[in-house]
Amino acid sequence: MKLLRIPAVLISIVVLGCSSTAPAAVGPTTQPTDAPSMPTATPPAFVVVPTPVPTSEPTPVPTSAVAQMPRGKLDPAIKVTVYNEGKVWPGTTLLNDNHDAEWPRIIEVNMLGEVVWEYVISRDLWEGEPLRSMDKDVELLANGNILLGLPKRGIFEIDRSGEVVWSHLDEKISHDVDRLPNGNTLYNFGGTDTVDDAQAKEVSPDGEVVWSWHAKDHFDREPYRGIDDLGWTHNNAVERLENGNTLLSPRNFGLLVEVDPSGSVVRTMGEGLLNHAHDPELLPNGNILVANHAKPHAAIEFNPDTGEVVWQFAPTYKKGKRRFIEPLRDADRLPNGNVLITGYGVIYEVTREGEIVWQLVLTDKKTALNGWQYLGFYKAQRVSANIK
Ligand SMILES: [Ca+2]
Ligand SMILES: [Ca+2]
Ligand SMILES: [Ca+2]
Repeated sequence: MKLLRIPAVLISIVVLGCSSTAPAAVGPTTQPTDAPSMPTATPPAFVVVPTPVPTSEPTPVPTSAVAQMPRGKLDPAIKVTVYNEGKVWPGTTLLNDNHDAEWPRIIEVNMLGEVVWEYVISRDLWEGEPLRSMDKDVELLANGNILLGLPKRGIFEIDRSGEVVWSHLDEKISHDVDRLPNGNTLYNFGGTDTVDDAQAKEVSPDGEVVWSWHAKDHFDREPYRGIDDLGWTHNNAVERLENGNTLLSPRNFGLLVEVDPSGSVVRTMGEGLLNHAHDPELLPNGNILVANHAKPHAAIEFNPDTGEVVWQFAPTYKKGKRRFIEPLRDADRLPNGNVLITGYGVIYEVTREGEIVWQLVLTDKKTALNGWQYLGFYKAQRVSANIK
């Protein structure tokens, strides 16, 4: 997901990220997920591969953001356990919190972990009981509303009071919805897709499907034919690129695919590297940032032409805690080069050097782990502080 609010005035110049002098490897140490207090300096605990060429000029960090932070209420179900004020990209974080599967919610938290906005997803949107599935999507729109994708149900735009101001019902939806600059909405289907389904559709504000893409037109052949792992492709992301093409993530195929507006495959990427990839984004330098379910799970930046991994962050965990970290399902590059990474019960902000500078954890492990094991966090979006 992209950042929507850009700081009006950047107050100080603190250059972070994109270092060409990053260490080749750091650690190993254990990385606590429930440290007792914050801010906490957490030792690096991951493998870092340096980026050989700086990608782009990092955007300076507005350090006055903290004083202007919106305030909310602490919530016993979540806690910020790491907060390095001088190194984060400040703002709020918008996420779907599924830990209570009966009452899944969308929350926006500040850097202290205070909930500044909460929306418990109305059961009316499901016409009854909520679907016990984590693959909801949420994004903040330019008009301040929230776009919500509910699997097997549809897309809902709600205002901050929770009123539905627009919707598009479609049972064939999962994982990802994106509002496009032209006002249309691009959405994904792959939760339980069959060979006859469209894996991506674009719908206009008046509900007309104006574009769709069928994997069967290109991949109904060996070695893809007959795959069945929670669907044929289990496509889990759609992204409209600046060149008008669309990036898709057919998870079960172990690759990413870019298609042009006619639907033709322009290129495939990540073969041999990707394992259940989630939420890819194309970076300005042409590389791809994606959450990858290798062993261990990692957020990786790779060169799509060569397959070379140029950066990665693979969180470590104490014995028996893996289930609380993995799977990683989202990795967003922030303007200062940091990366926001969403795991099952923890969200990290890490620097280019691999230092964890912000960490949000689920404290309510009992509720989370009593449910289906994959009902934790799913994706998160950092909303930049609007510095005056
Ligand atoms: Ca989305
Ligand atoms: Ca997307
Ligand atoms: Ca993302």
